[in-house]
Amino acid sequence: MDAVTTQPPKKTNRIGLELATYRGSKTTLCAGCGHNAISERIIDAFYELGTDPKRVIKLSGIGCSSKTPAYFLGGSHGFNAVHGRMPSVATGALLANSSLQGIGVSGDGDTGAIGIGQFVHLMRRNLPLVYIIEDNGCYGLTKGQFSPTADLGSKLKNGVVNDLPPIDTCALAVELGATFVARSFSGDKKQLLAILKAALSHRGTSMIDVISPCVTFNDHEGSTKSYSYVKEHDEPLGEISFVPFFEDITVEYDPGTTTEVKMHDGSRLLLKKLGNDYNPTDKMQALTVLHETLRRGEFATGVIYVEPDKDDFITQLNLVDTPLAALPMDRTRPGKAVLDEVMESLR
Ligand SMILES: Cc1ncc(C[n+]2csc(CCOP(=O)(O)OP(=O)(O)O)c2C)c(N)n1
Ligand code: SF4
Ligand SMILES: [Mg+2]
Repeated sequence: MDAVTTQPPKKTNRIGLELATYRGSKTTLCAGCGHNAISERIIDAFYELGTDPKRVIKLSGIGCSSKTPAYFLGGSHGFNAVHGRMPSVATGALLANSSLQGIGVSGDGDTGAIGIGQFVHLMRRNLPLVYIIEDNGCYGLTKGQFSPTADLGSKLKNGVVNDLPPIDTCALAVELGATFVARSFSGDKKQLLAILKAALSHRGTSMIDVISPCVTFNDHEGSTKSYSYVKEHDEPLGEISFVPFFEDITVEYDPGTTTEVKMHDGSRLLLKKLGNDYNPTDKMQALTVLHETLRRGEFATGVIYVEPDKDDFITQLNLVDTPLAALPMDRTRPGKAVLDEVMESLR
């Protein structure tokens, strides 16, 4: 008789899915591109949170960064929009179906140049969407020209020096009213994963600027978005831990050493202080730290600002609980009597 070999059970998450279910197609980006590492962390975050991929919509614009939704959550909904126009497509999709969880991936060019107008209005609305900027300071897809997040004095490979000041997307987002603003580095697995999980648990717009080196066009001496420059100039605001609502973990810490932020779904974001006394719910402190680090040529990383209880756009609009996409026709458009009444009122 053949020996019976028993396979060890496959590891699954709290909804019984394997990590592989959260993957997408094989990446076509350059080996070593920071954007690939971000896709990996997005896969880990959704797996660890136990989100049903069928309840997720992935959105993007145009660029190497905007190609990445093809490389994670292969079973989710997706829409690759026009350059810089992802925010309006995301707004339409999430208003039509508020039961979906939205994740948008953009680039520093897609957001900071052609899409800046759409970005500005997205930040002030608090649409429930995780909005990631994969920030390499250049237009990777079109061969590495400076983007609006390139730092003053940063050098292209051919020696051309950037003589314009950068747009700090985090400062802009805080100023405009975004309710979760973070900055991280594609090479910092632990910090980025904790930030992503917190962002996905936030009710409102979560804007995450992830410095993500372009190994082909912007990873040389003189670039301020290279792996070596970012590693040397990273100024973490605190050590981040995330406790999801479904894990009943008691965390011991000395009073005064850790700030705890309760997220809307009951998850907890713990920020252990690193010498500095940073409070991520203080908007003025957030803006000060961003201005000061930019002036020193450094990157403040971590959760920069969080406002967990502000109404999101769906609540502000007072939408019915049933997603609009699931409403029967007679509840989505006014009947003849109502239209007659409107016409009469305009006479
Ligand atoms: C309307 C329009 N204008 C210009 C372009 C050319 N274009 C494609 S991607 C891109 C910039 C991409 O930069 P970024 O968003 O930073 O993405 P990365 O490739 O660096 O990840 C540009 C200018 C385009 N596709 N469509
Ligand atoms: S060109 Fe740059 S941004 Fe695009 S895939 Fe290659 S390394 Fe990444
Ligand atoms: Mg770019």
